[in-house]
Amino acid sequence: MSSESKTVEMNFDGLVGPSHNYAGLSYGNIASSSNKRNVANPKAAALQGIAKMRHMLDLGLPQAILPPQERPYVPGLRALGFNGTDANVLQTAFAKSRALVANYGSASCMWTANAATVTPGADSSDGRVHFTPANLTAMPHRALEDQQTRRALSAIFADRDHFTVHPPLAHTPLLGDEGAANHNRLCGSHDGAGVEVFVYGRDALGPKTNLKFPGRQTLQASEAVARLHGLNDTNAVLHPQSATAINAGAFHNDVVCVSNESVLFFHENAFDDPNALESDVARRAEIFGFRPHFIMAGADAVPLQDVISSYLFNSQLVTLPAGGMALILPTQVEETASTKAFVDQTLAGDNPITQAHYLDLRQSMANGGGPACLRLRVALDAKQRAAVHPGVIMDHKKLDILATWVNTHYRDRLSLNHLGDPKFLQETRDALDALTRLLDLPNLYDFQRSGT
Ligand code: SUG
Repeated sequence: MSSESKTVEMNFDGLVGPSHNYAGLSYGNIASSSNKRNVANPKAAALQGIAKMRHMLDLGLPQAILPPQERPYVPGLRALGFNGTDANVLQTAFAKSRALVANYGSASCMWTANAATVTPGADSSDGRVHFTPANLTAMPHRALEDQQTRRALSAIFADRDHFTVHPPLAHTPLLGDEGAANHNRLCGSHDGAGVEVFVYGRDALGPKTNLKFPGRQTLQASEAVARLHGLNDTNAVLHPQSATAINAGAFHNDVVCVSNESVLFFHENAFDDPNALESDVARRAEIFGFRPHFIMAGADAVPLQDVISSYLFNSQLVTLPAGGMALILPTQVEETASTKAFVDQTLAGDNPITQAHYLDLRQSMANGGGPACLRLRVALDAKQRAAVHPGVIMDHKKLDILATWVNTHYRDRLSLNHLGDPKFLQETRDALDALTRLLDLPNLYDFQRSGT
């Protein structure tokens, strides 16, 4: 197969939006709670994300972005009965409840691992790439994302010969869906078919559990997405997250596990029953003709607390063009003795992982978002790649342009006080309007469509 026709993974990173702030909105996400009310630096956050994308390009990997959503989200506040001009809506809502505006002002769509679940054409029954935008019903601020996500994905993956963008699942506690953050895929190479592992936090129809923090993803949502994407019992398996992990702060499975091709890199406490998961995957691997590598960090050597604070498993695990795999990790992993030792041991071991790269993503990390949270992986063959909206595909020059855009439009200090300020609202809109042109996208934002 020529390298042109090869299926490769393209990462769609969430470009951090101008309203990045620390509002402590995510119960069960330790970093979000402990940094509540700290002053954020949206400019630094966006530039750290851009630096990560540069790093990926330097490794020879394709890189794309998903644009930020419109925040503060005035149409959402208007739907709650606030009225007048957009400035009035924002001000009266803020005077009534700052906490409310914090929810409608969050830049949380930057964590695009939660934007959607993606099934590559090699697995789906019709050869198309399938996307289901995640409804994110578990967290009020995140439940506001799915319709805008659907709009963006539909514009970027518009070609119906190659892509199907499903509507998000219904907003009901039965169907809490957190997208790719609770989804792994194991295969011999991105070219071939594989097995998709859906990991859920709770069975919404099962007996009550003793979870201290929310199990955000439901079994019923995972099953629905698998069905919608044309998967079957051979290429989809479902496993529960362990309550131990959720209660320690692993609000998504990708805080304790990452996969790439034949490798599953995870913590001993990630799953309820790791042995059952391994044997389920191993049986499928035999059918699909590959040898799985299970790389598990034991709880004795790497305490779960260190995993949660360093985000060891929220790394990106990527296949390098020349062969082998690289881990893209947050600097906190290098600064934590147990996690650094485990990475070194992995690099020296008999497995495909050959490199580790440590990146500074402190602004996002302080809200519980590491390298893996910031990207949505989409495996694409050559024809599918050619069908992606080209404006969002990055090269160094475009990243330079984005960095200039950030430096022009973003503040370097942001706290809750600013979210209720109409001047700030206008700034964010000017930024997003300029971005729409830079990315050659249609008008995606409500403020562009309503002409206000
Ligand atoms: O959903 N944090 C996000 C972090 C998402 C990380 N994504 C993955 N693990 N894939 C969340 O908890 C915090 C926002 C605040 O508190 O201001 C927040 O939404």
